[in-house]
Amino acid sequence: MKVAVVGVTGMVGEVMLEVLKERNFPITELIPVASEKSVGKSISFKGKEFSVVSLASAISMKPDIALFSAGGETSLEWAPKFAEIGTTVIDNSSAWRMDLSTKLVVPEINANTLSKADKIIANPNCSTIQMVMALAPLHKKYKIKRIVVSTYQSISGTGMKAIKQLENELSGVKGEMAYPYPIHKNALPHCDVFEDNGYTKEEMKLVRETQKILNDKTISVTATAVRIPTSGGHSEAVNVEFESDFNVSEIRTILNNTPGVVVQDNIDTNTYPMPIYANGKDDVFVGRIRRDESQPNTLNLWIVSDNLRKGAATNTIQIAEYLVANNLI
Ligand code: 2RA
Repeated sequence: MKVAVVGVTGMVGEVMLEVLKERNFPITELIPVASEKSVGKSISFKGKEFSVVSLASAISMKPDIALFSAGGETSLEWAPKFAEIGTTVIDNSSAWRMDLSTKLVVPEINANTLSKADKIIANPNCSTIQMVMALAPLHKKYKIKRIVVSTYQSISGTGMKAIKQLENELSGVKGEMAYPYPIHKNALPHCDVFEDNGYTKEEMKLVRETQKILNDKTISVTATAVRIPTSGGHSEAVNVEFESDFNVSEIRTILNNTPGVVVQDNIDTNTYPMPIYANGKDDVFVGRIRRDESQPNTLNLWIVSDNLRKGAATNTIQIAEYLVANNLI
């Protein structure tokens, strides 16, 4: 497979190279792609050096697959151009996620909806992926009525500028700010920009993408997305109301038997998921599983996952693996 990684010098792009190598994805040729300012830079992959090329050059090299993590504007302009020459694009930006003809895929949930005709496939937002990974099997069994989610998102979701701001704050250096306020010793209820309804784009992604991936517009979702100074891994406190009652031990069994989900849940031994331990792993970790005693048919969960791996790079490459395994490329 001739594989282009578009946005190869970014945080997700770098993790994509790591995951492609770890999972031994069948690459015959790697095409590292970045903006003009990075063209010619050397990147290493599997012990070999590669020179970063421009988007136009990458198109002329006719990749079989293009893994994008280069922002919405680049995806809107260039994904169709790659698709036109027969390349299958898997895009990490939000540009195509809500497009009616574009599939929004978490392989463990809805990869079976993919076909050869899908030339632009959207990778969901990191905070959506980890939530639906845990909720999809429960929805199947108990039918979700409403989700209330509060996220505690790592600064790594914003990118290098945010990580630099935290480093500067810790070392007392004045520098460029990724946020309007300090992030050290702080929590910012402000991930992405505000929409007219008072929610941020990040919060509305959780609403809209969850309904699309679970293919059920009757599910009510409300979200509060908060940025916290952790270096890796998003955490989420999820309160989910079902149409029918449930049994907590059955919930644990269902989650334990869900590929890609790991239950870490024992209050006697202080066992619960934490981002510092989820960092660098591909699983979605679930704990603090308990009935919400304030209303019927409602459950509380704590969900943690590495936002750069299962939340972005690994999910993207799992989609590519599914396409290859099912001869859809
Ligand atoms: C964030 N999910 O965490 C968004 C984009 N990566 O900022």
